[in-house]
Amino acid sequence: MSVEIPAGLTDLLKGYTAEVLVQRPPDLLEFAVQYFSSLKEQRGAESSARNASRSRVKRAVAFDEDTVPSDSNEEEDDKEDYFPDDFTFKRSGSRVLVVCAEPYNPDDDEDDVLQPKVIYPKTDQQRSRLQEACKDILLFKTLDEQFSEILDAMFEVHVKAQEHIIEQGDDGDNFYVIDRGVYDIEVKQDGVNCCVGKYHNKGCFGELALMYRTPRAATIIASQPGALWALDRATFHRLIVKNNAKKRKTYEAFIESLPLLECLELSERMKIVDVLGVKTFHDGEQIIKQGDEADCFYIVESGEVKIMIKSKIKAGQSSPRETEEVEIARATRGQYFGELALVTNNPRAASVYAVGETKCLVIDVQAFERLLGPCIEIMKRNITSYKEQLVMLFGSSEDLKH
Ligand code: 1OR
Ligand code: 1OR
Repeated sequence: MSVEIPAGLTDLLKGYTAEVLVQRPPDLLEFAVQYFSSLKEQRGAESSARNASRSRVKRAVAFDEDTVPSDSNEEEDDKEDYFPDDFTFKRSGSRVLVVCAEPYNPDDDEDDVLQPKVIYPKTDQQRSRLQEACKDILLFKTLDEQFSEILDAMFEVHVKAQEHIIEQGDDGDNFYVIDRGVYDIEVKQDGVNCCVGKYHNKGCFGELALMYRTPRAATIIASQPGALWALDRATFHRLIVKNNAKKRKTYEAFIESLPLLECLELSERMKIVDVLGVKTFHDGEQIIKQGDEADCFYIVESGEVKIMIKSKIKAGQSSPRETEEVEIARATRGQYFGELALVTNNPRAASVYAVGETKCLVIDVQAFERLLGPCIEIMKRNITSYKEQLVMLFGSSEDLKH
């Protein structure tokens, strides 16, 4: 006997399940009543909004015991003083959940048709820690106003030593930004877990399963007690994955034009676009410092950079050796830098400065290792030519200082 599943049932249950996993309410039944009531209200509102020929109506259902008064009519009237009349409120748990009912756009992913806008209230201290942790996250670098929505939606997670935050092969739930702690990246190779890298007190992980709806590609283990900021899958999808579509349109042609990436398939090049960040540097700003540990790779999108190396100058017999920076190369649109330390696992071999306002595409070390493997041979050939030039310029690498 075949059973026909009514259209919409799967999505309805998926939405509810996702929200339960995110919110972990103590009473599933009570939560279901609230969830489906707000969904129904919202649909009603949408159709009346359509009937009233309003093109883009924002309707919200907010849940928060602390910040939102109860449902009495009097209070309902009060609220109308503060909120537009297409906002309604319901009581629920301890965070604010705003269900944002933008009109359905067929281009939208199914997950985003009814997308809860989540707000976790934070203390000033938490907010400033969160901002500090997120300031160098490349995935957030191409966002505009969505960035503050992301900060609102992130919640703090404390982890114990040896805790597995992500297990390879699992479905994706959250994306994580590191507040503090050291985290091992393990990947199964021939059935054995191998440590392929570490995060030290900064960075982020867990984006791949959410971007591509694939099982988790690695296991992430806290090697000491730590803290993370988590962003739920649905919000990640609504804000980051949607932004990636824009990023692909913006950078596709440029990325396609780079000789370094010719050895990659188109889909691999697009994956680079998905994870890259864009940074703008002002004239004279230092982008890389010689001797630092490396965490990123750069491609110049516009402007120019100069590469400077410290050489030891033999001063008079009585004075100690001093160092002076010498310009050794420049890179302009389409050229890359910052690969040497990543390929050789050494500290940065030179300092790099912006010449005029300069925009660079930035790729972090994990994405570099994951996605640029096939291009490393080309980079190595260039590195060999650096060495030849170096010998011509300085005679010996002994005359350089890290
Ligand atoms: P995810 O959602 O798949 C595991 O969950 C996360 O580990 C993944 O997203 C990345 O954010 C992070 N290969 C795959 N995932 C990695 C890697 C990685 N490094 C970090 N993650 N490689 C290591 C590169 C240093 C390649 C291993 C062959
Ligand atoms: P990095 O990760 O070491 C500094 O950070 C970057 O400057 C380096 O990667 C390279 O991208 C670049 N010639 C051209 N570019 C160089 C050179 C170089 N050294 C570093 N970078 N050299 C030849 C000098 C005539 C010096 C080779 C050591």
